[in-house]
Amino acid sequence: MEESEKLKRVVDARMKLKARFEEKIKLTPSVADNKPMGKGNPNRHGMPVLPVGQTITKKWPVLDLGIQPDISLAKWRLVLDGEVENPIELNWQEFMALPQTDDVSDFHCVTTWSKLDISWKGVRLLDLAALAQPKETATHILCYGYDDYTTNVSLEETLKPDVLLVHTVEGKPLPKEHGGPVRMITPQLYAWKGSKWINRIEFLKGNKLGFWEERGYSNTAYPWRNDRYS
Ligand SMILES: Nc1nc2c(c(=O)[nH]1)N[C@H]1C(S)=C(S)[C@@H](COP(=O)(O)O)O[C@H]1N2
Ligand SMILES: [Mo]
Repeated sequence: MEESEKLKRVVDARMKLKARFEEKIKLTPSVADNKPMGKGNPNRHGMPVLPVGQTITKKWPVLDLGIQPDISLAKWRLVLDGEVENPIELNWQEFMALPQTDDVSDFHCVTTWSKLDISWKGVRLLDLAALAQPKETATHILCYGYDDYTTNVSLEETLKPDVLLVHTVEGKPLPKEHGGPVRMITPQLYAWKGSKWINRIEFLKGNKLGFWEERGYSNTAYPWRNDRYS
């Protein structure tokens, strides 16, 4: 299949799901409220194990735009630029020399599956941001994958301690189909906010929409508020 045809199918399927959910969400307005989230497990906030509309999967589905780029460790680079005092470009060795964080967190896909208690290892985005030094005027980031995927996240969500750029899952190198060598994870947001095959993080003055956000997905993407589409 042509790559453009694959992409069209992915987008069409997603837009159908979006239409279905928009109808459902109208029937349950209370789940989209702004109640403060209490204490609890790191990304469960003391709430039930699953956000509304989700079901548990033991398998780990693969979602992409029809392309899985092949990035060798020698070629891989990570750029942090835009609204920062100190733009940086890291190679694999430099990235691996940064402080490493282990964490266990959940993974909620907007297409309704959730995978719980995944064990990750990687570098905190907070630690990377500390190197690049976002300016006072920075409010969001736009992440770019090697497959030309983009997604935007607000700075306050970006800097939460469980937001990692991971290279290891369950003690093994992150497989290519899940975004290896390095992907981002956003346990407190729907998983589309975590770019696979991550290559660049642009700090922004104001917001810019990413691939799915341009197609009507939420800017904020809080699973616990059923905040799927905007
Ligand atoms: N670069 C890139 N990142 C991406 C995607 C993608 O297509 N390209 N899909 C997103 C979506 S919709 C989800 S749910 C997760 C899926 O990750 P997985 O394939 O490892 O389950 O990656 C997100 N990050
Ligand atoms: Mo997703």
